[in-house]
Amino acid sequence: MTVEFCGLELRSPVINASGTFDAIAAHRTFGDELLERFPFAAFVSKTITLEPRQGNPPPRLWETAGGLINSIGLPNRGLHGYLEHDLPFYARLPVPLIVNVMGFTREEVATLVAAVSAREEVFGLELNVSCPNVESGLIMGADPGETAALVERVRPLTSLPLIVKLTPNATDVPAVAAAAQEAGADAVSLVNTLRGMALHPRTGEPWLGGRTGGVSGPAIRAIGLAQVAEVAARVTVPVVGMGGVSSGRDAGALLRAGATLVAVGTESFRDPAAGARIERELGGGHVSETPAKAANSVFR
Ligand code: RRO
Repeated sequence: MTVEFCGLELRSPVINASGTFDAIAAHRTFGDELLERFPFAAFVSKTITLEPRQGNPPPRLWETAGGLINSIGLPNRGLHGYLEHDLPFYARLPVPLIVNVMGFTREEVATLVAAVSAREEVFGLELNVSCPNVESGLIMGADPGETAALVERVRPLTSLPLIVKLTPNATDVPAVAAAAQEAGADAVSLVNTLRGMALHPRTGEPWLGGRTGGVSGPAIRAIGLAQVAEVAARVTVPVVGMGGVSSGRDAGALLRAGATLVAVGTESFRDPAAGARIERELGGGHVSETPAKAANSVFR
């Protein structure tokens, strides 16, 4: 089941979606067994920003039909806190580490990329241009020109693989993916969550502290599959597909749609070992054609 991704051989195509598996908390619960039987073939850490952030006011979660709406709002220790406190643990994981970063300006992202890629523990970076939960409501990745400008700014700062995490909340997602590739991205990942809202059952006011949030889980599986197929048919760089993956069958569908890797997100909240189960279910021979051919057969 090994797969080649950006010059590295991974044991399988199954990784985690950023922000959905807290490896530090899992290690507190499961101890070193987590390191011996790590459920993913690579680990993507939760988005970090330049400065520390508290995140959005509570409530931060709402369970919806077949999914979850989150308004977490990027709580994190900030770049220096991450490098000092979190990175030493992540370096102990038995799989390659991908660090997800987000900035509010291109210069912030540039600082993050330069500092993170200077660390030898890091295999690659994921640029989050798609968080739905920032006060400004501005999503860089909704616009091909903004995305290209960001990737062009940071590309010279690192020789590590750069993955651009795309939003499904855009008019033309394949155009954003193509812009990222042309500007030098090594891979794209999608989908981040879809903008959604829930009302307080008694007051009728928005339930979430951030008013709106991002919808994930089985509820968005069909949307993820369609967008992954469309993007894989448009770009030549590898695609990391995600959106409601709960089984090997769901993972196999994204691979058939042209993804090179698949990421498990919301399912890991229900079952922290979901990644390993999905890897097992996927079994051998998950895709017999090349990803590009598979994309053509599914999408066309
Ligand atoms: O922290 C969040 O609220 C969050 C992020 Br950074 C993201 O990229 N996607 C999401 O659904 N939530």
